[in-house]
Amino acid sequence: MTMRRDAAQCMLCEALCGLVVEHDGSTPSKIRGDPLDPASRGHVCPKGVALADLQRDPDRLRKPMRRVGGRWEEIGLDAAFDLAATRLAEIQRHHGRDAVALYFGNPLAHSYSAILFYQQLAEALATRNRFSAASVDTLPRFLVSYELYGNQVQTPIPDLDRTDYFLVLGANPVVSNGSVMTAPGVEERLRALRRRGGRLVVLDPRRSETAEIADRHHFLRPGSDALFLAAVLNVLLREGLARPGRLLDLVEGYESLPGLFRGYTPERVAAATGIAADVTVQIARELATAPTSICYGRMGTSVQEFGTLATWLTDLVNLATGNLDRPGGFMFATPAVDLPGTARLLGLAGSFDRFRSRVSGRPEFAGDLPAAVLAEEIETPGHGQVRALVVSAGNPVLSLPNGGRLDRALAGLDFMVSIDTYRNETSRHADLILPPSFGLEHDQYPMLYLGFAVRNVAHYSPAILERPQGLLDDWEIFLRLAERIGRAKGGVEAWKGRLRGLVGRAIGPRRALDLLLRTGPHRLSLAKLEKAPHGVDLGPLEPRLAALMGRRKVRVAPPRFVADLARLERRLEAPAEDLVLVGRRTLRSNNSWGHNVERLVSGLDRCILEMNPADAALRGLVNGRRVTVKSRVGEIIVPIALTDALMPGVVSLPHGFGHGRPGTALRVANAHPGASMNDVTDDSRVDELSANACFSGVPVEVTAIEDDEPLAR
Ligand SMILES: Nc1nc2c(c(=O)[nH]1)N[C@H]1C(S)=C(S)[C@@H](COP(=O)(O)OP(=O)(O)OC[C@H]3O[C@@H](n4cnc5c(=O)[nH]c(N)nc54)[C@H](O)[C@@H]3O)O[C@H]1N2
Ligand SMILES: Nc1nc2c(c(=O)[nH]1)N[C@H]1C(S)=C(S)[C@@H](COP(=O)(O)OP(=O)(O)OC[C@H]3O[C@@H](n4cnc5c(=O)[nH]c(N)nc54)[C@H](O)[C@@H]3O)O[C@H]1N2
Ligand code: SF4
Ligand SMILES: [Mo]
Repeated sequence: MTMRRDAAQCMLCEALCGLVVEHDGSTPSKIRGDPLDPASRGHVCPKGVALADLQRDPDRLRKPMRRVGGRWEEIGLDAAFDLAATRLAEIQRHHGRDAVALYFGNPLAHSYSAILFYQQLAEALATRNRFSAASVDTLPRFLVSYELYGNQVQTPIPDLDRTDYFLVLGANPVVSNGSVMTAPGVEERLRALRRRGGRLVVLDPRRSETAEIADRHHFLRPGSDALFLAAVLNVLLREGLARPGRLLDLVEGYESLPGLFRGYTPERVAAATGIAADVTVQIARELATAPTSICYGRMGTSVQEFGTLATWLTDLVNLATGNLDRPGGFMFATPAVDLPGTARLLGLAGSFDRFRSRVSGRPEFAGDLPAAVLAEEIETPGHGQVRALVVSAGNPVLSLPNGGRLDRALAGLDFMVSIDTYRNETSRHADLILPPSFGLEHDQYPMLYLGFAVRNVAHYSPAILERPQGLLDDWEIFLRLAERIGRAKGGVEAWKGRLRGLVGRAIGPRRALDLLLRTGPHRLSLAKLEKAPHGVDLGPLEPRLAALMGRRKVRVAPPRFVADLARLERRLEAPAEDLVLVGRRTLRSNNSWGHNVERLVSGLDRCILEMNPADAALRGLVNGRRVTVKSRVGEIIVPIALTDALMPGVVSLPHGFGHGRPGTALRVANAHPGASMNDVTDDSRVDELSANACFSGVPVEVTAIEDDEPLAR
């Protein structure tokens, strides 16, 4: 076959790098960065290159599989849909709608067609037990956006390329390539910031790879960001450095801030944060006096006890310094598809606490319950108990807190479907696995992440590889499943299902996207984007808060957030734990599913616990040996590396490992299993306000394994 070369874009992380793919129509032979992509300008990371291997991975499922006892056998597509629909409808008939749960995993957030059509499946099942990876990730960000700006996806983005001062709390973009900040080649952008005389300051309990290229790094105790930011606000307000200027006309409740933060002096929070009072004062002054500045937080400020407060306070700091919605500050993108408008159209603009989870009473957000309660909802008998589960593009056994508990709970389900490319730690429990087309086999328009881009861009990539015979795209699977579930339920539901199918197929994702582009702020169309395979630059971010808000005001001090300050106050009195665990990412990992290709796992073991030498000395631990990490919920064994990059009292471990479980079909990953961090994270620890998972600051004990040999590697 002749070789072809096509432009595409990477869907593995939020950076959305442009790719040049050499392929023969069905198999890619080589992938490199696309120098003509206006946003990524040739940047690519090892994962983007390895997409070729993922695409042709022999372990990838290419036929629907059914589990019969302990054996897996192929099943035809039609029979698979029938089986799924009949069993799900039957379980809902006998046990009520909520007996079926749904889980929506991270990769789907990259797919516009999956986002647009998932709603069909959700409506066909109409269960309250809807979960997604958002509640182990960005839920506080979405909740803050909803409460302040009235829409969960109306989210400020760092105007990275024009800022003079970038304060980063709990994010490691040099490794993660950026999150809720689409900025391909972010390391180069950070270096450029410093070259033009700007400053990069990082607050993190680990001297991260981002901290290594920063002007300054300060250790901050896990979970104390809200206290630190409250003290920054305290300084800004008390020293007359708060100058929101024109923003005052757009907000309500600003006058309440001095009273709320009067008590949080830098001196008072210093012991809890680990940041000396004069450093806090200095950072506050720098944020206020730099020509432009940004205060930005991500995973570290989100997946912790005060995730919502910390995220809220980052917005307040940017508001107080006048940098919200200003060039060089924290701005709202103008993507080609109007995200807030589309979210409203899909009924996904946000809602909070309309109902609660059955067992521990955790609040709904935007129709989803927090994923930390999934296991208890499966385990706890009674009306509404979850007896069946549909997982789409997720691996909750490795990605949810106390994944070990979920692993055991899944074995007790009456029925489970996984829509996934692999038989992994989660889908091994399924009765049926429906594999979708993958990656370059379907078109891409990363609608959500383009709304988080540091410069406005639009990029549509058609499918460039033929999809393996018989495989459907995720959106088609959702639609077909929705239709069949309707049919299996009968009566009105059957008619609704047919209508859904007819309308859904008639419109289809491409036509829907075209419409969204045409009605969007740049009046583009799919045809225009198809003529620009490398993507279209739509210019720098522009102030638009006034236009976005219309007649509404930004609610600076939502009552629920204010009320949660009482909990923060108690944190000041709480005794410090001896040792707490935090997470990190490694360059060649991709949550739980980057480990099945040789080029991403070869070389040194990466599932290693990092610890400060002083903590090791106290416990008699030796570099390179294996140790036991024990928490309230479980224990794991991992090798230890001693490094002063870790703050004393804190240990760090990457997540997404813990392969090698029976019944999985992951040859490469299983040969490099590592241990799952989430076998020790605790599902009872959540941000009490949003119920987002709390991976940071888990109290642990680390002990030596007697007579352990040093590791050969
Ligand atoms: N290579 C790679 N890239 C990825 C991914 C991957 O798995 N691998 N995953 C992607 C996904 S899904 C996401 S959401 C993004 C996330 O991207 P980022 O938000 O950049 O997340 P992390 O790299 O986990 O960095 C979190 C940092 O927070 C620090 N931290 C932990 N607890 C606290 C705390 O309480 N306070 C503060 N201030 N810091 C704390 C950690 O030490 C770590 O340095 O990355 C994406 N990119
Ligand atoms: N301890 C700890 N836990 C964490 C985190 C942490 O920092 N620390 N990070 C959290 C974060 S930020 C996230 S986003 C979550 C991720 O959590 P999840 O979304 O639950 O899990 P992933 O590891 O992303 O697994 C994605 C699954 O989708 C499959 N897949 C890949 N592409 C496709 C596709 O196109 N279609 C379909 N149908 N399937 C596909 C993969 O095979 C894999 O099984 O993990 C969270 N868990
Ligand atoms: S940085 Fe992200 S988008 Fe770019 S090549 Fe790597 S994984 Fe893909
Ligand atoms: Mo994530």
